[in-house]
Parts: sequence; structure tokens; C-alpha cells
Amino acid sequence: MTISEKPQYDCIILNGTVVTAADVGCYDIAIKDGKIMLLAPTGYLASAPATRVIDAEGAYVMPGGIDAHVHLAEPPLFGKGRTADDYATGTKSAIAGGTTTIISFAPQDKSQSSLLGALDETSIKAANQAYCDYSFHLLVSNPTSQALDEFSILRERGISSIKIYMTYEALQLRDNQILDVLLKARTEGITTMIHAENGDVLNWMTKQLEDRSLLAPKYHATSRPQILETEATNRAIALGELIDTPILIVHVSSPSAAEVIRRAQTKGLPVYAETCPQYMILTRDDLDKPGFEGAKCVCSPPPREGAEDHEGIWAGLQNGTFTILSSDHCPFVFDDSENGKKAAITAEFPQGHFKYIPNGCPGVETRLALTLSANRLTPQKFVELTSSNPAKIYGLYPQKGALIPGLSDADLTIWYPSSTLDPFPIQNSTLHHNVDYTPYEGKMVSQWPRYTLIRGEVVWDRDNGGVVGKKGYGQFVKRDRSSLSSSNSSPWNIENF
Ligand code: DUC
Ligand code: ZN
Ligand code: ZN
Repeated sequence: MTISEKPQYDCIILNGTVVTAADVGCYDIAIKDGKIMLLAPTGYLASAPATRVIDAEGAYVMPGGIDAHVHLAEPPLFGKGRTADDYATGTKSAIAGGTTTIISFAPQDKSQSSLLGALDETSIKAANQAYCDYSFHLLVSNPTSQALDEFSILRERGISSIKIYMTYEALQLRDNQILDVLLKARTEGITTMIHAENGDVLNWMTKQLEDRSLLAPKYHATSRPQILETEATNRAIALGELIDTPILIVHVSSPSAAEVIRRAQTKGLPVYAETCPQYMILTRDDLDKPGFEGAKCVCSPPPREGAEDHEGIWAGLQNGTFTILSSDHCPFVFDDSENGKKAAITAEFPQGHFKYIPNGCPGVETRLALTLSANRLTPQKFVELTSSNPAKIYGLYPQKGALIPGLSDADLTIWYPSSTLDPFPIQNSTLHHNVDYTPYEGKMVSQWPRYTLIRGEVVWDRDNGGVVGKKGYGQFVKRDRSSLSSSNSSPWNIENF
């Protein structure tokens, strides 16, 4: 090769155990212009000219993680508190944990009759800030006729999913409003994510606890029993069935809700579901730590009672009830009495009141390592849940979530060769989010991403500099309709009932 000749490839990955949702094999990978160019048997590319060569040394090489449930730079929505990560810190944390694309939320305020302001404001917050690629779900809290008419504009702007809530004063929709949203989503080919908890029952339970002065963090879990999630899940499925349109139940925590979902899926309904590591790892006991510590693990739905519930969630991951595994990264600083968890400690409630604890836990950086280290999923299933299915259901496939030559972006997570990393405890001091704790402090992991690549660029090199990607490298990715559910273009007809 002469000096003026460009190497054939920008990067080659040698000796990988390449895992996709479909299979596992020993391959070398060639990358050119940000895309996967070639997968070839191990050794084939050993002497191919490339600007950069990475030896995976037999380790897993996977499509980059896609975290489809991340809260960044949001105003108070879940009671008090403001999310502590912005698009820079949140996405930096993502790449350090092997995630190459996130989907966060563009929240419509109830006072707004349009959705487009929310989309524009969120786009501005993200512009030139992100370390990884990103998109938004529109969070619909006021489905006016104007907002519903704007669903078609969302599609034009590459947004193919919305989230709605069945709880929280600032966000909750009534059943008739949910039907309005679902009907329009059906017409426009939008996937509707639903936060399924019965807000009225939750308020009633909260009043019962207040009447008895039971206000400690653990009563957050008491106020939101499984039945309240299961009822709302059932209702959401019924509303989705009436309109005949795909729905995805987010952050499912209860095995009983998972059972309802599985029954609907068995009937052939387009019902999808998400769960998160907190529901395989944390329990109600984590909310009952001394002092106010339990507030760190207050999220909604809450962590459930114990091992049996965790087993139910693992079973749902293994048997396909859950379509995706996200983090629900919802970062609040603990030691902050204005915007953090401690905002629930006031002159009126000097010990704190669970009702005012901002709901959410950080987890975008720990999602993949915690799940892989648990060793409960085949590597293919792991990729399906954490990358390929999120890409499919949210209209990013096969640009993301796959390793198809010529089509897929070269987004990769490369792990350590087996047994070369000593198990180590997660420590908040090593994480990159803007939060002063992790709910997983001290939990042991046996794996961590060694390299993260986005569009062919190494952005995380754990042993040589850590975060080596640049703020602003992450791009907004336009999305298409879900490729998991078949489109239903025939008009919905009330006379069919
Ligand atoms: N729902 C979320 O999706 N995230 C945090 C809080 C909540 O209730
Ligand atoms: Zn939610
Ligand atoms: Zn969330």
C-alpha cells in the first residue's frame, strides 16, 4: 500500500464471538463509513488493511445496546424532583455501559394543546450534547384534537411511538382519552407505550396510609400493590383490543401483570411488554433501609416482595412475554432537598413522606452488565431483549439492533473474554451519570463492556481512557413504524361491534 492509499476498512474487529438475536458464531467484522461491511470466518480479515484493528480475543461482540426507556432533562413530572442527567451526562453514562442508542421522552405539559412544542424543546436540549445516538417518545399528557392531529407530523419527523400514563396527576389520562389516543395511533402507525397503574386506587391507598401516619419510604410500595398494576394492565389491554392497535406495557414489575400480558399474547393480540433490571434485582426490603436510604430505590411501579417475584420476571424474559428490557433510567440526586429524593423531607414531614419522593432510579449504565452477569439468558436472548427487539418495535431495525452488512450501523458492544475479568462490585464512584448513588451499590458483576463503538468510532475503551467519544457525536435517528406488529391500515369501524 502506498502512503496515499486509504486502507480498505476503517476498522476491523478480529476474533469475535459474534452474537445476534438469531445466532452465535466466530467471525471477524469489517467496518467502513460507519457501517458493517463484512462478517467473515475468524482469521479471514487477519491481515486486511484497516485504520484500526481491535482484537476481541474471543469475547462476545454484539449489536450495541438500545435503551428505549431513559428520562433526561425532564421537568418535575412524577411529583417533586427534577431529573439530574441532561443529554450529555445521561448519554455519556449510556456508552460507558455499552449502550449505543437511547430513546428518551419529549414531555408535553398538560397546559399545552400541541405536541410540537415539546418535541422542539427536547430536540434543542439534545442537540450537540449527546455521546450516543438518540430518539424521543412523545409523552402525551393532553390529547387535544390538535395534539391528535399532530401524530402524522410526528411520523414525518421520525417519531413512531408515544407514551401515556394511567396515573400521576400531571400526566394521567382517562379511559376515553386513552381510546382517542389509541385510535389515532392506529391510523398513523404509532406504537403506544402505557404506564399501567391505577391512579385512583393508588390515591385511595395513599390516603389510607396517611390516615395511619405510615409515611416511610417502604410505604411507597404498600401504596402500589401488584393488583393495582395488574388491573391497569388488564384495562390497557382491553382498550387496545377494542381499537385493535399495538400497545407496549412499560416497566412491568409484577408476575401477575406479566400473566395477563401472556394471556393476551396467546390470544394473538398485538400486546408487547417491557421490564427493567430493578424488577429482577431490588425488593421492597430495599425501600426499608435505615433512615431515608430507602428513598433511593423508590420507583414506580415499586420493586416487589422477593425472590418469587423476581423469578416470575425472569420467566417472562425467557419465555418471550417481555419484548424488551430497558433501564427506565430516571435519575434524581439523593442528597438534594430541592430537586432530589430529599425534597420529600420538609418542615411538615421531617422524616419525609413517601408521596413526595421523586419516583425513579438511575440505571442506564448498569443495565447490560447486570443482566448479562446474571447468566439467566442465552446470549442471543440477551441481544434480542436489549438491542434487536427495541430496534424492531421502535422502527430502528436493521439500521440499529443488527449486524447486517451494508445495512446496519457499526454500533457494537464488545465484552471481555470469558474469565478474564474478576467479578467486581458496582460502585457509584465509577459510574458516569450525574447522580450521587446507584441502587446497585455493591452488587457483583462478572462482565462489563470493554469497548463501545458507534458508527464505527470507538467511544468507550475501558482500559485506555474510558470515555473517548465526544459530546455531540450522537445523532438524532429518524424512526419508521414498528416492524414487529403488522400494520392495520383498514379504517376502524364502530359497526363491527
Ligand atoms: N414512570 C416512568 O416511566 N419513569 C419514572 C417514573 C414513572 O412512574
Ligand atoms: Zn412510567
Ligand atoms: Zn420511565
